[in-house]
Amino acid sequence: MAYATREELLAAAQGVLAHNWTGSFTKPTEHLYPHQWNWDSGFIAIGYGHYDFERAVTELKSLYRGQWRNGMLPHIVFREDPQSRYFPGPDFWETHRAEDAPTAAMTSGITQPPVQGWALWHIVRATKDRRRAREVVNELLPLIRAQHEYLYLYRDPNKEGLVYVRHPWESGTDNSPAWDDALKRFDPSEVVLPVYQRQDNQIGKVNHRPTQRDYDYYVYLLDVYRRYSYEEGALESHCPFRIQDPMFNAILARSGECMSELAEWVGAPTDSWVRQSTMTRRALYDKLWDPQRGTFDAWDLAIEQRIPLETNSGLIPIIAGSLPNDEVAPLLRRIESPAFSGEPQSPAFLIPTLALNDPRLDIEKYWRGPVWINMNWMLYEGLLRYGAYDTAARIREDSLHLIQTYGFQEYFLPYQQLPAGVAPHLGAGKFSWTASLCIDWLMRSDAV
Ligand code: 2M8
Repeated sequence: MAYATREELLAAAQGVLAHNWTGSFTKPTEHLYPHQWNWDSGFIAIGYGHYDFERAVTELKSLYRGQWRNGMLPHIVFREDPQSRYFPGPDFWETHRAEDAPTAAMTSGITQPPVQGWALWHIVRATKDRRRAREVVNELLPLIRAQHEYLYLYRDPNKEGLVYVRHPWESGTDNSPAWDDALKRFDPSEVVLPVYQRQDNQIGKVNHRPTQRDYDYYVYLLDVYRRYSYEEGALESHCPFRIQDPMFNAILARSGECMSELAEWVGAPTDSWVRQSTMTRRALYDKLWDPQRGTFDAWDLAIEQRIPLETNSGLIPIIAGSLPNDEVAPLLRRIESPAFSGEPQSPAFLIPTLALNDPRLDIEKYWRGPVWINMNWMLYEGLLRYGAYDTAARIREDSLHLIQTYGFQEYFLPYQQLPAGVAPHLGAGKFSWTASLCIDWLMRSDAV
């Protein structure tokens, strides 16, 4: 056990956030990710919300410094750091080519799952200072509105309430097997790739990180954006990767729902929030739900096809209430089934990134098998929403057990018995969202 008691665990979690705090935002982790990441910051703010409201607010506000004029909230806001070895850095993104990029901040040119409305709702709920909370909501509301407007305006070409991601990095689940087929359609020998030097596999372990071919594809897409100066109309026609991801859309719907409550609370208009989040919640069910398999699938807009695959992203839409109460049973059965809970002789911690019986499972590799704390936390919230308290409690207990035993890792092995020859520590250590969501589980008043 890395930490003997839950009290020690809580103190250590706050210590991780203090360690990664830069003065205006919190790095996801020290060496591998030395800048500010979009959805990381949302999750991080939720932890701070329990003991330092102002720091939570600063975390969110500092992210919006990077917001583009068209509303897009970039996936990375870079900070000046001569020590940083992160690739791709601002010079590679060349966002100065984009008309809408901010001049006061250096950013990437893509976005990430829009958790901020949901995070704001959590931090507002956790503070006693209602006057200050109201002030913060009034300040952030127009920025979050612009962020959602951007997504519905530019990423929902069919106006069906489902927005698409245009890069695996936008999904947050970078090398998920859900993107494999799109990646297979790309032939690196047919394009001229810019010269580039990866840093991630020198800082992190090679067998935990995406493959070289994955990175070639990531860089290829980035080069497409640069060539079209990030112009939305051009990217709509020229970006080969356009996928409607169930998790990204569920987060959008949940954030929209949270913002409608906050807007009502401060006396601001609620119509657009309600209309958009309802549309997305319903579209998830109508287009992406598969009742037979008990999961939501992604949809590839480039070839107009469902991507049938069992990932934990496919379970996340319960956060937005996308299933009628009497139709949630198949999804709950799926979580309890050997696919996600393991066999009696090889039990798993909830919840692996990919079904354990999928041939593409790789228990050490990034988004292709390990347990991630932010995914567990979202699923926990969804399970509470449906009153599935036993499974929710299992997810919380598994997560806290993993962190207490192995520390604040970026991700964890899914099997309860360590397979021979596999080291237990995966990804980076002292990882911020692992710490902040651990804090939420330890401090929230409605924990089960
Ligand atoms: C990972 O992604 C970045 C690119 O955005 C990377 O590998 O360099 C993902 O796990 C992503 O979801 C996360 O936001 C980011 C920072 O923690 O790291």
